[in-house]
Amino acid sequence: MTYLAKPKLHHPDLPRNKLGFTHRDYEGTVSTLCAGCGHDSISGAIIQAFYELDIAPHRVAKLSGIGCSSKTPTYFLGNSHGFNSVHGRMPSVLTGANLANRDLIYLGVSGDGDSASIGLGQFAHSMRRGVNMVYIVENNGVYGLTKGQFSATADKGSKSKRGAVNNDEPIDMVMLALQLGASFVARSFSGDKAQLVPLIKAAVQHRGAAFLDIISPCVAFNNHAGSTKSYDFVREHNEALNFLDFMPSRSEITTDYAPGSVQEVMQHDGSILRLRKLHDDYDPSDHIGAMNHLQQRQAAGEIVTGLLYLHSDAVDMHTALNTVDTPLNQLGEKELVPGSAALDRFNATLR
Ligand SMILES: Cc1ncc(C[n+]2csc(CCOP(=O)(O)OP(=O)(O)O)c2C)c(N)n1
Ligand code: SF4
Ligand SMILES: [Mg+2]
Repeated sequence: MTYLAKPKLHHPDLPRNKLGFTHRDYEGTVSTLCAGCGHDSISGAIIQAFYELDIAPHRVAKLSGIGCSSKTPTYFLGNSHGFNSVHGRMPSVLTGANLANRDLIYLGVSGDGDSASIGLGQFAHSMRRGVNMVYIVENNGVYGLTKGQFSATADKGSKSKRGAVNNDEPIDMVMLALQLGASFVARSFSGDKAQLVPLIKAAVQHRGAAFLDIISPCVAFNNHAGSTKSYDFVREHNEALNFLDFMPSRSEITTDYAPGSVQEVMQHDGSILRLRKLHDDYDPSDHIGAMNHLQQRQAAGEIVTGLLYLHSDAVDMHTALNTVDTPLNQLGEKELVPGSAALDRFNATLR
């Protein structure tokens, strides 16, 4: 229960990260979600990723919309900035916050209802603008919070708990993100922490719009036979393309892999992504190839997971807008009111 505070006391020998924080410093309040909900596993993966990245919680801003998924920021990063917005409006609130203060790390958490229905337009524009953020959709194919209606990501032909068949075509958030210009696109499964944690870490270190579609079964309304978002269905149809190892710097690389099976990508901050390829012919830097592969495998009934696309030199919104390095919310009167001579000079450029 959210009103039940977690005990503040913990074992003095709990492991600490480089900043001296324990795992507990990255947790939130006790979850009120149903026991076994995929969303709680994603919260656990987020906690682990930020702990392992040695990021101070006050540097993170977590934003969400409305839904069981959008409630989850209460259950992780309790010492970070947080804003629970209106249904489907997280992307514009996040974009505004990012414009005002570029120094924070932005984590948007949403659901398939929140992002693929009411918030579809907002989702689309945040992707095409290259907002520097990690955008997570906790995708269960239903509106969990309002008791299990089909969402727009439910597969055609899949069945509700009471047997109703979904006749509508699904929206594939990954295909949309690719088409709209997201520069980091991945799909994962809440039940696969080994794949999920490094993907979240790499997305946090990416500069640009990083999108993660995470299949996250709803045990209350969409975990039955006939659902394509159940634990059993996803485990049986999961086709992982690659596994990611995330290293904050080159000096951290300790494991060697057989040549040919590994692809290394350096990010703008010097961190290294090591992709252990499971499909030799899949190249995550090939934008059109990624879209083709996804459509082919989807037609064959597979759920393709892993790092699907990466443009490591992407241009983010601030670079495209040529904003100043100092966060706008820290500019003083001197910078914001430069005087009439500067205004005259600027007006002259427009004549
Ligand atoms: C403007 C508005 N319309 C409708 C609702 C009702 N509503 C609340 S949550 C929700 C859907 C949530 O689904 P999803 O984003 O998939 O989250 P989940 O609960 O499945 O994690 C809806 C329709 C609302 N809160 N606000
Ligand atoms: S209703 Fe579904 S999505 Fe919501 S907490 Fe329960 S299992 Fe999770
Ligand atoms: Mg949902």
